[in-house]
Parts: sequence; C-alpha cells; structure tokens
Amino acid sequence: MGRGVGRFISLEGGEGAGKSTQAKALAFALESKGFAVTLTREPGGTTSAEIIRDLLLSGAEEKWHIRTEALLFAASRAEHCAKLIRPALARGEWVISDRFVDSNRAYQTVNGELTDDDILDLHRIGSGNLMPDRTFILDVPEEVSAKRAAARDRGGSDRIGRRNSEYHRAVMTNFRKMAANSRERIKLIDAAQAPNVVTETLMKNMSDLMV
Ligand code: T5A
Repeated sequence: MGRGVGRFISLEGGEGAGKSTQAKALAFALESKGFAVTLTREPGGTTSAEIIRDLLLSGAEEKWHIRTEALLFAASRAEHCAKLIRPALARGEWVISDRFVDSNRAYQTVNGELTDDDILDLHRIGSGNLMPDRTFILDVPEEVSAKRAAARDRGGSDRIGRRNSEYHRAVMTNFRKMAANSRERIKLIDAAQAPNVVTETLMKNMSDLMV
C-alpha cells in the first residue's frame, strides 16, 4: 500500500537524455524512503499499450500518417491511464512514468500539421486530461544525447529516434517552451552531470510533494 497521497511524476526529454536511468533511480530513492512506487513508461505500460508501442516504434517512417501517429500515442496513453496510472494513484502510490503527454506535445507537433491544443484535446478525450504533479525535462547538449542514445541503441534506434537532428532540435525547443509556460509543474533539469548528481537534483525538486 502507498503512504499517503499518490503522486504522479513524469520524465521527459530528447533521445538518450537519461530518462530511463533516472526513472529507475527515482523509484529506488523513493522506495528507500518508504513510498510505494509504480515505475512505468510511455508509450506502453500495460499489455495492450505495449502492443501499440510496437506498432508505433517499428517499421519505416512512412508507416503512419502524423495524425494516425498522434492518435496511437493518445490511445496507448488512454489504456495506460485507465488501467495502470489511475489505479496506482488511487492506492496512494507514486507513479513514475518514463515519458507522458508532454512527449506527444513536443514530438507530434513538429511538422506543423497538429497544434499543441490538438494534442491536449486528444489527451482530454482519451485520458480525462490527467496531468503529472511534476514533470522533469532532462536537458542535455545535443552531442551528449547523441552519444548516450548511440551507446544505448548500438546503431538500431526506433522509428522516431531515427528522425533527423533538425527534428530532434525542434522537439527540444518545444519542451523548453512548455517548461517556460508551466513553471510550477515542469522543471527543466541540467542532465549532463553524473547520474547520481541528476537524481539528487530531481529529489530536491520534488521534496514539496513528499508530505
Ligand atoms: N514518443 C514518445 C513520441 O514521439 N510521442 C510520445 O507521445 C511519446 C510518449 C520512444 C520514442 O517515442 C517517441 C519518443 C521516442 O523517440 P523512448 O523509448 O522513451 O520513446 O525513447 P528514448 O528517449 O530514445 O529512450 P529511453 O527512454 O530509453 O531513455 P533515455 O532518455 O534515452 O536514456 P537512458 O537512461 O536509456 O540512457 C541512455 C544511455 O546513457 C547512459 C545510460 O547508461 C545509457 O547507456 N546515461 C548516462 N551516461 C552518463 N551520465 C548520465 N547522467 C547518464 N544517464 C544515462
């Protein structure tokens, strides 16, 4: 059982920024303090949502139209929220999600066919507009993230990770704009430092939620 009120944390950022590493480290740090933690990821997190993840991330770039792509991410999230995140929060647990709706806002608006409001509409319809209590955008210089993503992927990045550097630069610009527009919920974190230093910064930036 959880200790008190359930809290929802999401980790965001570009490819190879260290989100998975920090999600695991945060789960460990919170469990050490006696909190019950559900660690999850998006797209995915439930059996059906993981099937949508495979559909989205495998295959050629032209496999999905951008509108279909945005809808599939929203559909995966709807399953994730209904079957895993909301029940865990209701049990009083902390939920840490490796990516959430802000990735949808940052990635699927880049080519200009969909707006931020479109993505938020999909999120309202699919997931009742569930928002994290705190979101950390891990910000690293482009060359650092490219090196880390390459180390992780060993040359085999997924359908979206393979998009060009201009695309990924635009994604980061979108993330930084979101942070500037939602200072209370979204914290931009310098993630170029050693993993344990980044974890300490994240823990400090959510101490107000540990009541
Ligand atoms: N996507 C996702 C959308 O387009 N729309 C959406 O709505 C959503 C939810 C899959 C793709 O889907 C897109 C975005 C993605 O292209 P993903 O699986 O989360 O999303 O893809 P990635 O961001 O590529 O990967 P990860 O989640 O696995 O995490 P990270 O941030 O890539 O990082 P991590 O922790 O795996 O670390 C990478 C390497 O760096 C090292 C690690 O050991 C690892 O080798 N590392 C560090 N090294 C030095 N110092 C540190 N501080 C380090 N932290 C990690």
